[in-house]
Amino acid sequence: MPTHRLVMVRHGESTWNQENRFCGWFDAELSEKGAEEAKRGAHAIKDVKMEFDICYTSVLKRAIHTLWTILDTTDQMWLPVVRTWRLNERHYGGLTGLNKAETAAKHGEEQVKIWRRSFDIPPPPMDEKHPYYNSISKVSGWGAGLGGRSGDRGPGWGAGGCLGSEQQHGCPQARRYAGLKPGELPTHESLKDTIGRALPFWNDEIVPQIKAGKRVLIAAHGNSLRGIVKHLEGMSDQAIMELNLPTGIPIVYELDQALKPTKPMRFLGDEETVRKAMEAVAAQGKAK
Ligand code: DG2
Repeated sequence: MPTHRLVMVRHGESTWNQENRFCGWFDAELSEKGAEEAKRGAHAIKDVKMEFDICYTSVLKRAIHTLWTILDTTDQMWLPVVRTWRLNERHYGGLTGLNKAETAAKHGEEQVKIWRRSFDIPPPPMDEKHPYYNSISKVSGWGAGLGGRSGDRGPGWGAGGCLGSEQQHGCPQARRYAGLKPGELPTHESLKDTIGRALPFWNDEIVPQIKAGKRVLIAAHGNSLRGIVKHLEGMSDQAIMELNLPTGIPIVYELDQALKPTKPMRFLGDEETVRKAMEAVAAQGKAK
């Protein structure tokens, strides 16, 4: 007998999904199509009259906007929402911003599949010369009143930064990720790394809510959600390689008391649309 219900949704298509670029921690907007997908997902939830008690999302706007669309459409905007970097997309490191098909043409489809879907092989790190380094991987402000400990700088944290208070406003990463401990801000992540930072939040924050009978909604990303699915279903490192989550289509799990699924995941969308959407995600790594 199912005891709990969990709903998860990957955000609608982002502008970088549309351009087929590795996005990771880049804060892309929803595309017009993605905003429509979010609305469709929201209506699917409304149609089955699903209510929630608490919601979780990342600190990236494509997931936050998708959640807002669902809450607005279902008239539940008053619900508590917890945002955490631990539900962010995996950090795509040096691949961030590159076109997936062009990368496959250059490095081979096999290599791109390893970077996209292997369990424990990360993409190359994002170094200081990367065009998005300053906006994604450079954290500064430690010891400058941003919640960091004076003098603490982990490896790969970059040189220099926003040391004065007027610069804090021009340094969004310093504020957004101010709560991270030195060494937590990644320069690249495998799925294993992503699970490693998502699971403590799942175990410490989300599980107690579900066990207390709260109806939970999570709006997050392809890979942070793949990590949760792998954990919930006890999937092997090999099996998770083949799972591609579609954008904007809510996923429903029914869970027993031990939070084990009592049935396979169920999508709130018609089978054909879901199948095509999953295949399209897998095909993003093919050379054109
Ligand atoms: C995509 C996932 O993340 O990419 O970072 O490019 O869910 O935030 O759009 P999302 C990205 P793949 O792992 O499917 O290549």
